[in-house]
Amino acid sequence: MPRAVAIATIAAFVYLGWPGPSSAQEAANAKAPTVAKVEPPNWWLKLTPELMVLVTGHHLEATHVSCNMAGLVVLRTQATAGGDYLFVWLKFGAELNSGTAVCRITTPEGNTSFELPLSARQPTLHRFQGLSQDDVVYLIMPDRFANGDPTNDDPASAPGWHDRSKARAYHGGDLRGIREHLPYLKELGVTTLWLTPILKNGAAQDYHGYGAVDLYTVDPHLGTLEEYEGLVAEAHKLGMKIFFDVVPNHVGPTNPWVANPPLPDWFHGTLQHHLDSFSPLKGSFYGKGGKQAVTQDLFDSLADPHAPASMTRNLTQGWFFGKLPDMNTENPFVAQYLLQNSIWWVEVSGLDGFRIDTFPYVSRTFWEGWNAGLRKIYPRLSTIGEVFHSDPSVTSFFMGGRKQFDGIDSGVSTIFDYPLYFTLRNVLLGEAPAGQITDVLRHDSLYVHPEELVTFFGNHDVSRFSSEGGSSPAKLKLAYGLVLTLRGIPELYYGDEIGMPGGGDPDNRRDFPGGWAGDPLNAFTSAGRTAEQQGIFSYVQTLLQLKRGHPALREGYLWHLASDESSYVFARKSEEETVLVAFNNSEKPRELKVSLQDTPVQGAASISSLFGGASAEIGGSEVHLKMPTQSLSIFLLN
Ligand SMILES: [Ca+2]
Ligand SMILES: [Ca+2]
Repeated sequence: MPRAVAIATIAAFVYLGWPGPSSAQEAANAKAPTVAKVEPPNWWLKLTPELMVLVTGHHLEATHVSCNMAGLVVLRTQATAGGDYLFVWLKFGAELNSGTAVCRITTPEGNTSFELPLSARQPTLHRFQGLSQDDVVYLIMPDRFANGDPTNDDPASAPGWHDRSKARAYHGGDLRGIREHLPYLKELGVTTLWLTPILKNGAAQDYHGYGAVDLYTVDPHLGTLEEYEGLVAEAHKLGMKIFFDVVPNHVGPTNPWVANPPLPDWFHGTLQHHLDSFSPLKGSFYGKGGKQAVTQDLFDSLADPHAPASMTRNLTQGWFFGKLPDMNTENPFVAQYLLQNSIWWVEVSGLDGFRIDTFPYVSRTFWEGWNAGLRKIYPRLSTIGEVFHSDPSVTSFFMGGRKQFDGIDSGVSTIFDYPLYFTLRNVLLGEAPAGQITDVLRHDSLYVHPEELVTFFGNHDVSRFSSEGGSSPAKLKLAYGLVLTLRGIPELYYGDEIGMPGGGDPDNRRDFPGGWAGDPLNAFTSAGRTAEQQGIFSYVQTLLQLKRGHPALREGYLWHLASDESSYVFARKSEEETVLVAFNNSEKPRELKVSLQDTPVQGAASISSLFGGASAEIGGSEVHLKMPTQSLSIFLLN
C-alpha cells in the first residue's frame, strides 16, 4: 500500500476511536510520530483560559497540530529532545463544550493523535476548603498507617519492593487503609489529614513517596486515583480535610526525565554536572553527616539582603542530598507544568491544600507565581511551607503575606513553626528553661500571621518524641498539652497519640499497630491499646475536645502571665472567653502567684478548672496556682 494511503488510514482509525496502527504498519514507517503519554491527561472547562500539554513519544516534530472540537485552538507547538517531546499550547474558547478532544499531530513522516478529555467542573461546595485556626492536622505516611488492600502490596509494575521486615521497604499501607480508619481519626478529634506524597515513585526504597517518577499517577502500592478521590470525598463527608504533599523542588533519581529531559534546562544541571544541596548546619535533617560546621548557614543567606546569589545557589539549584534531580523552576515551561500539575490534583480530587516540601530550596519567584496561580482559582486553598530551621528571624522571612527585601511575596499561606518545635523539645527533653517558650513567641512580631503557624512537636523527619532521651509518657502528654493550647494550628504525627517509639529515619516511620491483618495488637480500638497507650490517647482526645469547645483555645490572643525555669503560665482571650493555661515542667509540684495586671483578664472575678490537676484561686488581680509535678492545666476565667 502506498505510504500516503497508509498514513491516511491510520489517522482515520485514530479519529474514529478504532484500534491504532498494526505493528506491520509501524514497521512500514519507523519515523512516524508516536504518543506514549499526555500531561495533563485531562482538563476542565472554565478552569483556565489556556493549557500547556506535554506530549511524550517519538518523532513528534510537528508541522501541524489541530484538535477536532470547536473552540479548542492550538496556539503554538514546540518539539524538543529530537522529537521525544512536544509542547502544545491550547486556548479554550467560550463555545467549547465538554467531550474528548482528539488532537492530530502531523509531521513530515506521518500523523498521529492524542486525546484530551475535557469535562465540566464539579460543584465546588465542600471542596478546596483550606486551613483555619479551628483545624488540627494529622500527618500520615500512607505506607505505614494501615493496609486496606493486600492485593496492591506487591504490584506487577514494581515487583519485590514489598517486605514488611525491612525498615526501608514498602510495608503495604495504602489509601484504602486510611479511608477505613477515618472514623478512628474523627474519634481522636483531628480535622485535617496531611498525607506524605502519593505519587508514583521509582525505587524499591521509595515507600516515603519523595522520589516521583510520574507526577500524574498515584503510586500503585497506595492505590488508584479513584481511591484517592474517594478518600477525599469521604473525608469531606465526615467534615475533614485532606492536604497533599507537593514537591516541586525535585523528582526521583529514576524519573525518565533525568536520562532524557524535555528541555536541556528542564533541571538545574544534569545527572553528570550539577551542584549539590546540603545544609552546612551540623546535625540538622538536611546536614551532611560528619561535615564540619561552617559559620554561614545557607538558609541564613536566603533571608539575608547582603548575601550574593552565589551563596545561595547550591541550596536553591543543587540536587537535594546530592542525588535528587532539581527542577529548574525558573524555566517558564517547568513553572507552568508544575502549576498545572498542582491545579490538576486539586480539581480532580477536591483536596483542601498543599504541604510544600523543601520550600526554601525553590526560587521565590516560582512560589509567587504558583501560589497566585492556585489562589486565582481556589481562593480558600491553603499552602504550608516546610522551613526546617530553628531561628524565627530566618523562618519568618519565608512566610507569605508581604513582600520581602527581594520584592517578592511568596504567597504561601503559612509555614511550619520549626523554632517552636526545637524549643518544645529542648524544654521538655533537654535542659532549656520553660520560659524559653516565650523567647520563641516574642518573635511573633516578625510574622504577618503568627496565629496561623503550623505548630508541632514531631513529624516524619525527626526521631519520635517517645524515643528521645529524657522522654516519658508524662513528657509526651505535656508536649501535646502545649501544642494544643499555644497559638497556631497544631500538626500531630500519626502514632504519637499512642506513644509510638522510633529513632531517626526510617525508625520513626514504623507501622501503626493494628493497621495490618494479624497484628498482635490493634491500637485503633480502645480494647487493643495497652493501659499506657490508652492513657495518652485519652489525654489527647480530651484536649482536642476542649479545643473544639473553647474558641479561646483556637483563636484567642495569647498573653504571657509568668515564666521561669520550670513553668510557663499564659492566657488566651477570644471575643467569647478567656482561658488560663498553667504548665509545670518540674519534677516537683509548684506553687505560684501570677499577676494578671495590665492584661485583658485583670478584672477576672472567678476561675474554674477545665482540665488538669492544678488548683487556682483568684485574689485581687492575682491568681494563686498549685500545680502538680509535670502537669498542664487549663482554667476558665470569668
Ligand atoms: Ca496494601
Ligand atoms: Ca531547587
